[in-house]
Amino acid sequence: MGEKKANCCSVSRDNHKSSPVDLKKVVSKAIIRKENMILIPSGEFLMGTDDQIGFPNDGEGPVRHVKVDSFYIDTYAVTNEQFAEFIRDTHYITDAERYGWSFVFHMFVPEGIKKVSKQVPQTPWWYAVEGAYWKCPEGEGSTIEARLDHPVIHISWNDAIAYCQWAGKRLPTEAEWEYAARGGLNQKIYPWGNKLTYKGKYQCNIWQGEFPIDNKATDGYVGTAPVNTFTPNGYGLYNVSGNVWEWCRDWFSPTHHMNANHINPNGPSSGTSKVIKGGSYLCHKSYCNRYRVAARSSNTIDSSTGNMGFRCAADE
Ligand SMILES: [Cu+2]
Repeated sequence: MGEKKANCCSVSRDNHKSSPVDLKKVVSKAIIRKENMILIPSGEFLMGTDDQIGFPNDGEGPVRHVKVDSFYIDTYAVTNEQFAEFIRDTHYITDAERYGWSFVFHMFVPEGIKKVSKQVPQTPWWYAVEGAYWKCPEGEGSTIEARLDHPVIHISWNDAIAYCQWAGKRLPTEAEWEYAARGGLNQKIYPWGNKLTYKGKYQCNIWQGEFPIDNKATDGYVGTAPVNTFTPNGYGLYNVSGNVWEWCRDWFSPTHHMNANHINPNGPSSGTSKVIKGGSYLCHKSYCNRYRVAARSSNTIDSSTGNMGFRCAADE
């Protein structure tokens, strides 16, 4: 794990043993449903940031003019309920199930399970919990019953694209994601403007208090929040900032965009990890100020954690 990974947000599997997902086995539904999707008009925007509060090593800058064709994007992150429908239909097995474990944040790991779970040395707030997957987010005995309208978590990039294929959709490119997340605003820090709170109220689900031990939950949530929490951005998208990281289609590179085409960019042709955007309920300014709309991180395609989910896009 390099320095880039030593943040609150992303933690990766180090033993890659799963074979690539066989997408031929995932049959697409006949009807592509565009309900709860928003048509984002084609246009040009300023992508990235040169702001010093950012993480230059993540490749947030330089700011560049990017053109994007119109596309649809989900209003909300994919929920547990939606993912359950996909599983009922396809009997798809997620990466977390194939490995038999997934990464869970320490505060959600029961003491008994902590004793028998591996901690991640550089980021000891992450435990590799046996039996943790989307349906049992904290391992054996946990359920999503009270969280059907929360974003599905413990979803790898492989899992996300399998869902997309079933739904007749696709993942957004990073440029599409950021264009949609900015909600029509120009170079603002957050999807709603430059101030984190509005009239003292939080606009997103992130960490308050001292990371990683004391989450004051001033925003109302310690873990995930329902996907329709808080005010949507100018395009009507909910929770693009905070709550869960969202997978994008592109391979990650901190430098590729510096010399790339800026019309419908879709990232490098290969790589070792995929872009994630938006930050999560674990992000905190002191530690990992990645809930800004220009922020970016990445993870390997078979990694899954309790703070990574996704939303789908589709061609117009
Ligand atoms: Cu973070």
